[in-house]
Amino acid sequence: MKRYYITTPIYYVNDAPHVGHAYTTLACDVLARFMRLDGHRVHFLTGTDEHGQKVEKAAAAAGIAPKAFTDMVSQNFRTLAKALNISNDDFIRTTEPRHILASQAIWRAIAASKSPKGRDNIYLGKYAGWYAVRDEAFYGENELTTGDDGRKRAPSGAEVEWVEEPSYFFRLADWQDWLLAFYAENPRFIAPDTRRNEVVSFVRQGLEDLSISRTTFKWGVPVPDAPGHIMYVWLDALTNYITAVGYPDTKSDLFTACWPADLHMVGKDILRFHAVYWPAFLKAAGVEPQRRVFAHGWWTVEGQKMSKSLGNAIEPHHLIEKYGLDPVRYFLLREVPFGQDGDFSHRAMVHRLNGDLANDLGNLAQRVLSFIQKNAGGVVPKAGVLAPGDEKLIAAARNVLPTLRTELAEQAFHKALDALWQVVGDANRYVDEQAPWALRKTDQVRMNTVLYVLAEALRRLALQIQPFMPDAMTRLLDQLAVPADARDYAAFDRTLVAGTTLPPPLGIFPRYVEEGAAAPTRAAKK
Ligand code: ME8
Repeated sequence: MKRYYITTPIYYVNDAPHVGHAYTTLACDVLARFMRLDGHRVHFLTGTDEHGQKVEKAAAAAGIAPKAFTDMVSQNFRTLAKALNISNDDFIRTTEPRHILASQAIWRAIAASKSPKGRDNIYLGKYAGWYAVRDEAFYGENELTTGDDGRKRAPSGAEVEWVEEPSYFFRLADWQDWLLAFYAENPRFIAPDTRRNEVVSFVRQGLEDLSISRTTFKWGVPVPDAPGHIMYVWLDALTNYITAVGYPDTKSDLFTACWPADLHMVGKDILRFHAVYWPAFLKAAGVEPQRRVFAHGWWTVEGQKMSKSLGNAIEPHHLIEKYGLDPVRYFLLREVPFGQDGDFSHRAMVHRLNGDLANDLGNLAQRVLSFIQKNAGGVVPKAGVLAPGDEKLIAAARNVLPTLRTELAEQAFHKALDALWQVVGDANRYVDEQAPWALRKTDQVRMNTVLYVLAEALRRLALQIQPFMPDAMTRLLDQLAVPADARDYAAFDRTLVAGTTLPPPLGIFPRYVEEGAAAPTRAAKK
């Protein structure tokens, strides 16, 4: 069986989870669920990044020791994963013993290796330069800007401070040619293409050696055999992806089955770490680099940057409570072409919920299932001879699966959903054209055929929409009496059996009614 290993970034625990974190994890969840349904053995990893100066400062501000602090706040990310119905197979915390072990092992492996120019990959020096705690990143003078307040800032807007300390360095400069050749040989390694071009031009400009140990604070993984040094939090954090599959035991079944990871999903803010440093670290340690990194875009809220200080960070729990989990899952992946930046607005959310979900899919299912219940004895109707129009709708619902495979291999969630909703549209037009309510009086055999075709189209749609909206589609498949063992794509062609009793239909997507409104708003009617 083919393996599929997918990872989210591990999130810093200093911050409460918001919709940005939910977005990345959700995108991975959809891929993990799709791949499972499509016959892969999936390993889906998420977790928390708990070391470094930023977390140490947050713990100090809370007046709690770092370990106790991270134990407490890491839980918020587990709770979020549960609330979002995330199907992760593992949740890693960088403070776990398995991870300390793996981080020290990768350090040793890199330290024992030579750069492509034949020099030691790690050497002791002194770092004197700029550091942004918020990004946990070192910046060159040429990358900084000066704000209105006269203070220097990183390109991300984070404040920087001058740091001078003894430090071990990774000989990143020697890896430039190797990286450029690697990108050229692996054109799918960085996506989307615009991001790939940015990384390639960044590397072409030349790389500087990277400081990979810190000595001015304590909260991190100790560098092996170097008292006083802790590992740079990004080397520690990136290593989580191999810790979770058993590194340093590279001969284990899990490691050999899973590594190299198929996809590291990240936001565009942390692409450089994943597409430049990580493959170089891995190659130096004698481990093959991951297969792909996808850097998605950034969410703003009602046109504004989401931030703690603006107090507008959207709490996923709040969204779920307000709109329902599956509509939120759908909205985030449908509204914005994946890879581009997006804006969260209440108006857009309600538009999608009442339009695509309540009207287009929800009504379709409700109309068909209640009609069957009332007029076809509450069982899967028996089809007569299929007309070309019937065959066409069934074929449309069947043939969208290869499109999903292609689009999801490119992480084009919006295109996958668009292809599915084209079929939802076809099915709605088919109901209107065939008018089963009129056939009831004139031709019951034909009416049953039409209802069968619609139920079969709904079955195929529900199977394929499952990764995006697992709860709602479970309810729909229940209402179609699809057996539990016939809900993956191996059973895609196991058509509905005429005569099977169907449970009473229940609406799957309640319409969103504005608070205080007596009736659905105009937007809701579409
Ligand atoms: O960077 N829009 O953790 P982090 C979209 N610990 N995505 C967003 C977002 C927004 N407004 N805000 C956050 C770290 N994200 C490191 C990662 S991995 C080895 C270590 C998402 O808590 C997006 O995926 O700052 C981004 O890359 C990630 O959260 C940053 O999470």
